[in-house]
Amino acid sequence: MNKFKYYFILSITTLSLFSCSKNEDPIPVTPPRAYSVQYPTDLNDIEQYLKTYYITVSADFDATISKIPEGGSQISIWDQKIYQLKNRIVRLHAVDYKVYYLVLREGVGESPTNTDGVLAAYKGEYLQQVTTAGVTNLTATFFEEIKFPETFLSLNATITGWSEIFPQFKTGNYTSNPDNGKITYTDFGAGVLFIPSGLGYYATGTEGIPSYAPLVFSFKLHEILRFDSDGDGVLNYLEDINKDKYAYDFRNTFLHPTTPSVNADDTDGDGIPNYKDIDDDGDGFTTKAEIAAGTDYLNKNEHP
Ligand SMILES: [Ca+2]
Ligand SMILES: [Ca+2]
Ligand SMILES: [Ca+2]
Ligand SMILES: [Ca+2]
Repeated sequence: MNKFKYYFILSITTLSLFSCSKNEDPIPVTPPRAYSVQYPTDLNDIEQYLKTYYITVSADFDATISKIPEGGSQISIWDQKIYQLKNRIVRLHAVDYKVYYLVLREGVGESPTNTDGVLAAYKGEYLQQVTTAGVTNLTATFFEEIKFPETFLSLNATITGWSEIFPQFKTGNYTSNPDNGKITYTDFGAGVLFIPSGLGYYATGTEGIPSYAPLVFSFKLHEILRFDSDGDGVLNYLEDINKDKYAYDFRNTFLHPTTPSVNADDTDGDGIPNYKDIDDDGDGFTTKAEIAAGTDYLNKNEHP
């Protein structure tokens, strides 16, 4: 009897909850900030970080980044001359993002394209302006470290800050210890990425990362994995026709509000880049069939 009563009350409550949300004004949801509004703030935070923090790097390329203490003689990342501080302009959401990255070592092996997978050790921090007792300070907060990565991350599926900068680095060499199977990596690419929030988790944030937080990742690129996104037997990096290590799908008008007049990686110009196009030359015969027949799949005058 008591149980029945409980269910009865529960169902009434549920009903009234539903009717409340129906009749009352919806809870106001703040729309995400415009990317063009947020970006200058992020750039400012990142440049302030570069100018007020310094880096030390261990023999095995573990990077430690700390704030220069008051009166400290450490040289900022911005001013130091040991490592090259580079940047890459990434045009997305109609914003020209400047993505800074520090080259600790370029690597000697192969570079991924932005559509490949990477096996990378990394450590991540997010930046935030924190006001305490009327004083605002830029803070860097640790959120994750993977020292011994076991899974490849698809650059296509992870944050854009990663997919845009990892192709600038190379893998190295590795040796496997026959006794315990332990792999040792040498000469790998290592660097630090400074990512505006628009190329990170932006308004939603993610577990442990607040919204609109620029991200800093130090990383070591151990291995890459070549993908074949359209399953035609031609790996993505071989479908990067102009060999710039980047291929884009401009059909996504949220990411790309303006499409370039020519996409070098779209042979038939149908808007589908070759790495996703099962018929690269648009002759009605699939690339797979053309390869099987020994014809040139990039030449529409030649097909099975
Ligand atoms: Ca392919
Ligand atoms: Ca390309
Ligand atoms: Ca195409
Ligand atoms: Ca074809």
